[in-house]
Amino acid sequence: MTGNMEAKLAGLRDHARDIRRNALRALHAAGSGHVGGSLSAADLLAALYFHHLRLRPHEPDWAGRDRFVLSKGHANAALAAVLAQAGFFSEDALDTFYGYESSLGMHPDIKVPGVEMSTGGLGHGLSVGIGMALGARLQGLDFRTIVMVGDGELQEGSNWEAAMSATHLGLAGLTAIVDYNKIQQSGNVGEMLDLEPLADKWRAFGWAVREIDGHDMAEVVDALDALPYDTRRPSVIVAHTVKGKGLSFAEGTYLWHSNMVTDEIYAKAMAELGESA
Ligand SMILES: Cc1ncc(C[n+]2csc(CCOP(=O)(O)OP(=O)(O)O)c2C)c(N)n1
Repeated sequence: MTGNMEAKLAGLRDHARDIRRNALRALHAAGSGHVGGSLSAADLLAALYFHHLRLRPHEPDWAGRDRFVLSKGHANAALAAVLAQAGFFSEDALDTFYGYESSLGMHPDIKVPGVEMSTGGLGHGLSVGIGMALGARLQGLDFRTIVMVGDGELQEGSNWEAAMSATHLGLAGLTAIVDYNKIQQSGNVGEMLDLEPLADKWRAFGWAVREIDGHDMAEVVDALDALPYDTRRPSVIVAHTVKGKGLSFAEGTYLWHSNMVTDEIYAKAMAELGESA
């Protein structure tokens, strides 16, 4: 690997750490919220927003922008963090997260600059992403559409209807990223309603598949750089992740899907996540 690439990856890892810190800052302001799924997605979001997506934070409605949909909308603390860090709005807004008069709620709201779809009710993002990718084709635009889904979310049948349709429509401009942290709201995905063999399921639905470690920044960047994996059908990145990644007390347990973020927890989290850049 070249020195340039090493520096690039180190920078992205710094952004990911800041996403984790800022997500916790937002959830601390709220008093509680979705810690686990925000932290599992942080490395993927850092690579998307600071490496892959073509965006203009000061012109959020630019027609040529890539579209990113956080279908697992309960992880909005991480989305709000990365949007603030990318310059869509001030990081100070994170201190109002979930406040009565704040534009930042527990789930993404399309009125917020940089948010492409109001999400939170699981199972809708992929279908809307299909509409966006189809829109690009019909308008002759070359923007890409990326939808992040949760693994628990994939238990909803609507995702598989969308998966069939995207292949039928030959939407090479559409990519799904599965944040495959193996834990849903109240237990392990494998015990509650197993998705395995997940990569083969996507293949069977006609998608071009890559499986990666969603916390290995080199693998994440490589997987994004290689898109689309086929010019005639949609792509999916099955990203193996750890729920609660980065906090010793939150990793790998459904108890931190959503929980209180007290002053004490916040102090502990900041100590574990280290200094911000
Ligand atoms: C349609 C719908 N049903 C239930 C919920 C409540 N809910 C919020 S998060 C969640 C679990 C999601 O699990 P997963 O997709 O694995 O998310 P992650 O682990 O990435 O946080 C549930 C059931 C919801 N938001 N929408």
